Amino acid sequence: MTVSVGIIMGSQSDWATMKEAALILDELGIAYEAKIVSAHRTPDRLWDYGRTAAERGLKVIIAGAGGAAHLPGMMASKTRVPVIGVPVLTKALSGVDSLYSILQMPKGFPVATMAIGAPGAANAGLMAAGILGAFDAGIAARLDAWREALSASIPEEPKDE
Ligand code: RP5
Repeated sequence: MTVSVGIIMGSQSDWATMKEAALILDELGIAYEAKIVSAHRTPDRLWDYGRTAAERGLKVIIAGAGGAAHLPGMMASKTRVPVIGVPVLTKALSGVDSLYSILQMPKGFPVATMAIGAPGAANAGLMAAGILGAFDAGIAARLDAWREALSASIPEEPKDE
């Protein structure tokens, strides 16, 4: 299966969050790779990844980072492949630092920014599936089924817990 999604993150410590995106892609049968690529600690790795992303066949990049979260924006500056940004929850500022770092891109280099933390990572996987599904009927059908199953799992009435 061709790898069409790249999941990148600034640190090993981000994997617990970014794994949520990977789990969604697993459920939907979408091939991905997962790499540690840090804007600050491994800038040459970041540059090489962005320079070769399109020619390697990546269609979407999911990039997660926390704190001074420059990875998604720097990646968007280096490749035309759409970048979905995931702000990782931080202890000091509850991920608001990550969110603002990723969200406020200048005109010309967009990053599709998700919610802070694990829900944002899961939604990044679903967003990637939606993008790929526009060109792949199989992915579109599996995403539709996933969404229908989620809706069907929601009870109509609350109960005491
Ligand atoms: C960022 O710094 C990473 O994305 C991570 O969220 C944060 C902390 O990294 P570690 O100190 O845990 O490696 O670059």
